[in-house]
Amino acid sequence: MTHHETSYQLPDLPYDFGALEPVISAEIMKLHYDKHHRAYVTNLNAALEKYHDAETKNDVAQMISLQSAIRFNGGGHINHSIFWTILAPASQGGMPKGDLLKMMDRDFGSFDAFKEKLTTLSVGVQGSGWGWLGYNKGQKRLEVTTCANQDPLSSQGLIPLLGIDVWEHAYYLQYKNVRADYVKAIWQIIHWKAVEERFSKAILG
Ligand code: MN3
Repeated sequence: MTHHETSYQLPDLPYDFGALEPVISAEIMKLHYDKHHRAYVTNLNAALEKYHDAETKNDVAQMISLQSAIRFNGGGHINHSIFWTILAPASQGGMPKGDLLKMMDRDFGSFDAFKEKLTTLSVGVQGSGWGWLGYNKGQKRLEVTTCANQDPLSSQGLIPLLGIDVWEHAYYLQYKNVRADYVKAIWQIIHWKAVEERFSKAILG
């Protein structure tokens, strides 16, 4: 199989599989990163390979039939690549500071109100999906929302700052069916410095 220069790669995980314990077990992290994320990357590259072939053959029907695989696996790759970086061991946690905190206060009332809102939305996702904090560049404001399946937040016109994966594969081995306990616990391991850096880039870029 030939590889285009644009082939996507599984990014390095910035910590050990056990680094997020006890909030997320090493077993979940290993499966989530090494099986699930890897599969999105493999399937994205395979779909793009077929897409390029279809393009050279001017086979637009085949190109259209590949779009859902590209959306799903491409979204999965984008979302998980963000997810690993906005998590960190609890010792690096805390809460946001500076301009991000100020904008949270303005747009949600307080940091706690923001947390509660994103928790409620994430727990309430029907089926598989993500809860997100995003930046609305046109209106220069923060928004919280959800995406179904692996749809990337950019499909709602927002710049992703912080995503919570609420697919069962993200928590079931540890939290069973109680998604709410997983979402409440994940706040202990949010890497606010990384979220602040994403916010700084979003408001400037
Ligand atoms: Mn996942």
